[in-house]
Amino acid sequence: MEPAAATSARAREAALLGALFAAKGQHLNRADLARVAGISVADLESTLAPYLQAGYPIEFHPQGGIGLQEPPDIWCAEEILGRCPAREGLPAWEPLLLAETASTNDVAREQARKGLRAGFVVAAARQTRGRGRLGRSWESPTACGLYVSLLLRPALAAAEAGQLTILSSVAAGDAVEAVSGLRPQIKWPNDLMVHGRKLAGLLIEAEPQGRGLAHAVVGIGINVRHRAEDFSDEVRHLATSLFLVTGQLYRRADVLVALLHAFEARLSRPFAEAREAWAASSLTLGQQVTLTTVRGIKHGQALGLDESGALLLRSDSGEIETITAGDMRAV
Ligand code: BT5
Repeated sequence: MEPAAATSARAREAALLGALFAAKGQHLNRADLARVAGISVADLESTLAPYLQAGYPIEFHPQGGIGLQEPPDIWCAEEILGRCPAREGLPAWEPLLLAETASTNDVAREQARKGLRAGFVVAAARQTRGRGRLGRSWESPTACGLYVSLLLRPALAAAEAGQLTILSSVAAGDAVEAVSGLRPQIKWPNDLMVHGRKLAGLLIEAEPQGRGLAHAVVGIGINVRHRAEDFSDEVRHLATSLFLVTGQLYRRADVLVALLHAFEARLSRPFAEAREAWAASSLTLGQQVTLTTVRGIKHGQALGLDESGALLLRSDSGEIETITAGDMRAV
């Protein structure tokens, strides 16, 4: 194990939790664990005590090591930080976990405008005004889903912002697969579907600056623990959750960690790979579709994506159009 450059109390505690999670229930030697966090063996128990109290099942073997059993659905920023340590060339994640907020996208946008760096991640246990696109709402009941926004500052031209939608939907699909084994299908532009129902949605809000982007807020809602009655009557027949599909109650923190790892992997690879993965999971590619766009309703065959991440549609007259935003329905 590498000795971490754990400077603040938060970083030291994150390093401890990170090591305990990585050990997957195995007990770790106290001297090794203390070294990881840059603290003395004598301080280990008192440093971990608040996490034990918060509900992390940490076991202190009197003569031996320290281990962590599978925790309940609780989270803390130190857990996320410890399990998603900074990687070279990628934004260092800076998690903020809230009990409640109106919309995590609003929190991230506010921080972005104040100049916060890429890597800020805000998640909430509940949103009171979770947003979808075009003024639609995103149902965000307490502790059922992962409601999270990532602040990125991608080196993309404003015209390429669509790439971020593609990359993010693929990353969200990767995270769902890593946690549950399910590979959702992607419905252009921003829905993750399982068995024809919506499991997750993305709301990407990029702020242009000159020809580039000042920042982009990637908002992701993934239905994790919802039972049917957690959805409203309007949404219940359209939506699903990981619990409803698999019967398993996953930890929201595990989904968040998988999501950040998926973003790390996708952001460090060429966009063409994300585009291929997108095509492989696309629900609508090659199909006849109807699109509602700001320029009216369009019919045609969904052909694929261009370099910028926009959808290529072959209209009935044979003409190929590039569509950057809209709602799609298969016909
Ligand atoms: C979306 O919009 O799918 C984008 C959802 C993004 C939500 C995240 S949560 C974190 C961040 N903070 C926010 O405030 N938002 C983001 P759209 O394609 O417009 O779909 C919205 C439609 O999906 C609604 O009109 C409903 O029909 C349906 N819907 C609402 N809540 C849902 C849910 N929890 N699961 C599945 N479908 C839902």
